[in-house]
Amino acid sequence: MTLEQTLTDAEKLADLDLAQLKTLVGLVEYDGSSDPFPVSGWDAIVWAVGNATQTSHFFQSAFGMELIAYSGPTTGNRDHHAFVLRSGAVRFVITGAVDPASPIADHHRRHGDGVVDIALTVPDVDRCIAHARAQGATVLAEPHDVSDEHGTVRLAAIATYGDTRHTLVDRSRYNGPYLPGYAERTSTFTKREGAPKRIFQALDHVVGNVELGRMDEWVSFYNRVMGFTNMAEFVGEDIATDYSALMSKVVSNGNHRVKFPLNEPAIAKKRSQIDEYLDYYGGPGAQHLALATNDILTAVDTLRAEGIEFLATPDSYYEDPELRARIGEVRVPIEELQKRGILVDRDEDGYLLQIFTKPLVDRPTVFFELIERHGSLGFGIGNFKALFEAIEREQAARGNF
Ligand code: TYF
Ligand code: FE
Repeated sequence: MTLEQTLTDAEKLADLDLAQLKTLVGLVEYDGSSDPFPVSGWDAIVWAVGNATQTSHFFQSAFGMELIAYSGPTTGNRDHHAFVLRSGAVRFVITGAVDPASPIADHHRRHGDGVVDIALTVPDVDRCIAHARAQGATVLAEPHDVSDEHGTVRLAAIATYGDTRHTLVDRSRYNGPYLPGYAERTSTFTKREGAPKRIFQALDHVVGNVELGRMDEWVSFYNRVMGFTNMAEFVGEDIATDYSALMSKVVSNGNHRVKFPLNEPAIAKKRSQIDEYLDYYGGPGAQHLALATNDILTAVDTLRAEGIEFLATPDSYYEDPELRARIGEVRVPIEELQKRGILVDRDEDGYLLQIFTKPLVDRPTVFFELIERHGSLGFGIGNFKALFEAIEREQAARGNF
């Protein structure tokens, strides 16, 4: 069986079948037998925040995520709270310091609320670490087992850009709620009358912002250390200097479940949105998480009703005859997209619908993208101009020019 055909435990839990997943996140056929660093898929996105108690409430109340597990003082963890939330196959772990000396408090002081760990499910932790070490990666945690009454998980971790890490997780011998030591927890919350239903089903990509001139080093890191390959879509110098003030390349694991666009600032007329991120985050880090949905219209309506703000798209975008001709027919009338500010892009494989939230945290750093794919394996390059202009309007509103 190829890795493309194997569902991760998180995907099985989400009742997703391969056909649905293929549409949602654009999988490709792939045989992992000769991959030096085989990756099955996403394991979890771990956040370090200033107030995990409230952030976990926010992701439940506004984003319809479900609480499934918890670690904290009542389970013997005196350092921090960790709330494990789920939406479809997506797992978020929201951590916040209890002990003032917790490393999570330091992380929060430096970066504000952000993503500390992009954890990946792998079939063989030791093989990945051996390869990563041979390629010069920084090993932050050696392969080790953690166990409880639900079984054993094998873990290790390597460093990536900034203070971000990739924990590698083999949970094939474990059937508990998240990791050994965590207690099962359920939210009464998402089951309340009128609560938002599942808004997103899977994680499509996580974007990293890195320093000026370092994008290619990080692309090469993912190529060498993790065996990731470059995808076709990129933003080069030519586009960058015109309006976007960033350069971008995308790397992906073999089965395309895990896709990492990497941005660096470009020197342009205006201050790059990437420079703004780097200044406020205090260095490189995760910029946006793209959440895959099969119903972006309902997702946007629900999130707006919960108070989530999106970047505005001007009417001129939808009235542009060139764009109208290029996008052709999509599954709903364009007016439905225009009403909500949803962007469309089409390429030779199909089309995609996408929309971006404003920053979700106090600093102008992390935000979400909602993405509904219909065959397109791209990232919406046709929308970059409209999108970057919208981001620049937000930058200006913050006084960041
Ligand atoms: O992931 C991507 O490449 C697209 C485009 O600040 C994008 O979502 C790139 C940079 C950015 C916002 C979106
Ligand atoms: Fe994106």
